[in-house]
Amino acid sequence: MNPFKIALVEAVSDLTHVYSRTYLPRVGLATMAAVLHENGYICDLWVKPMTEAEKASLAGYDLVGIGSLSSTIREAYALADALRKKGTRVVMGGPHVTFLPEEALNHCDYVVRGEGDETLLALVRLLEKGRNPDTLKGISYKISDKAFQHNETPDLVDFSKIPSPDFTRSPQIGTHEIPPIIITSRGCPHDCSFCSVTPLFGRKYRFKSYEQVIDELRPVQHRSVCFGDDNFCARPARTKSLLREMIKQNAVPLRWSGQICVSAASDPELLALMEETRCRIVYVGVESVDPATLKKYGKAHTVDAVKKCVENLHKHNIGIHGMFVVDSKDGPQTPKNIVDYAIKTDIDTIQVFSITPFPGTRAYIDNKDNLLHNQWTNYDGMHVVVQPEKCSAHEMQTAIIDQMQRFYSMKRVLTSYRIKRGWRVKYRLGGHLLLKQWIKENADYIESLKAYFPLNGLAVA
Ligand code: B12
Ligand code: SF4
Repeated sequence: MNPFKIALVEAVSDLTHVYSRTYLPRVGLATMAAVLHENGYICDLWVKPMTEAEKASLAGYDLVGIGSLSSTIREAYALADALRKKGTRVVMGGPHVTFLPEEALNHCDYVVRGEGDETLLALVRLLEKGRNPDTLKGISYKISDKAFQHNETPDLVDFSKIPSPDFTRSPQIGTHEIPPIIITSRGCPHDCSFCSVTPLFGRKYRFKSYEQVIDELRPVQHRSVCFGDDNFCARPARTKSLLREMIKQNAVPLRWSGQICVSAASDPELLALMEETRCRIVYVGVESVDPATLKKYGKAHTVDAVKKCVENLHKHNIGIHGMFVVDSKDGPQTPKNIVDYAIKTDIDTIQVFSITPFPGTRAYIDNKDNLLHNQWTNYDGMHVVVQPEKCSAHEMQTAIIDQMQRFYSMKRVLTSYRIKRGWRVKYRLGGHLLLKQWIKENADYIESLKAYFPLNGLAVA
């Protein structure tokens, strides 16, 4: 083993968000840990909240890599600042810093923009030899107090050659607790305006081999598995072959979930295979019930197709979590229209997010002059962070909360049982409780929105 020691840490926030009760780390750090190990480096992985003693132990590494989202960047910067004070070198990567490297470089030594699988290994090799990454593609760093070097963007990696994420490299995770998240593809052929996937990973839809997916499935096959692909069925022929291969090789998990697009649910053969392989619920980017907003987001489906999608999924005993985004051009009636539609079509669970302009997205460019603030902690979809055009931010936030409360009312929890979808009761109850907790935790934020009011479409604080 090489004596150069690396730690990779995922910044974790303890604030409530839609998925706070789902423990599923992103797989980027575990994948880079696997690459580093294959190349002879010691690399420890921290993807759960850390104790103060564990955080202090990071100062003993030659390089600490920190991963984050926009909503966890505050925690990431705090950790980076503390480590650099002790003289530890810090590199950051992930969807937020890729698009705001200069912000991040106030807290760390290097930013890896885009995919880190190969770039981090190359950076480690240079640092170990005491060399600068001045020609290494994908790296940004400071050359003086105010000047930055942004090296050329690298080509996308050959995803079929990237090793499987290795969570066993973590002192926090036992072999029996490997997170049951498997990513079979990278990138998405679509390009929705609010999504950072295409800017980060490109439109080229890249795959792992069936063998690699099945090897990853084996240790977690007895559990409920999440296919963490951005879009598990963007190429239905490939998904069908994968599901057939899982059946053939007796690698069907206890049950599974994944993200799919509306159009995938119009393929009867695919639906039958999903049912046979015990798909329990799919996360579908419905986004809007207004054709103009769907067009603006860049979605290819129609509102009518959504109704058919729900019916088809239910016929195959597959549940649907409908994901909606209220745009800044929408009015305060929009959340009600969404919930009316979700109730009418019998969508099992929903999330109604407010447009959140993540750095790197078209939505960021479109809304950057109408941002209420850039407290990134609140960029999690739940908080209104853009000035709506037709009402005040407070009115929109309240409309979203009221409608979510209507969807997740106790009455609707208690009447939600369906044969083969009995889990709905538990999931909706979870939604009800989470919402209650979120409202309590965010009372000050909601109140603070009263300071902004619409004036010719501009936010005034
Ligand atoms: C599965 C998933 C989830 C799962 C679980 C993962 C999790 N805890 O976040 C669930 C459903 C829980 C979830 C929830 C949320 N998610 Co999510 N999620 C994903 C998804 C689809 C895959 C994640 C993944 O494993 N990717 C694959 C790996 C390889 O990518 P990666 O971890 O980013 O790592 C690569 C690079 O980014 C880079 N890198 C990353 N970190 C580092 C660190 C270093 C040191 C280096 C060198 C490089 C590096 O190199 C890696 C290898 O190439 C992504 C989209 C995507 N494709 O990434 C969205 C995504 C990460 N989620 C996103 C968001 C916004 C959320 C939520 C806030 C709410 C929401 N809108 O759904 C919540 C909050 C979660 C939280 N606070 O923990 C956004 C983040 C955008 C942003 N700027 O913050 C993404 C990008 C999707 C999007 N809409 O744009 N999510
Ligand atoms: S929202 Fe979904 S379909 Fe649209 S670009 Fe992102 S991953 Fe692809």
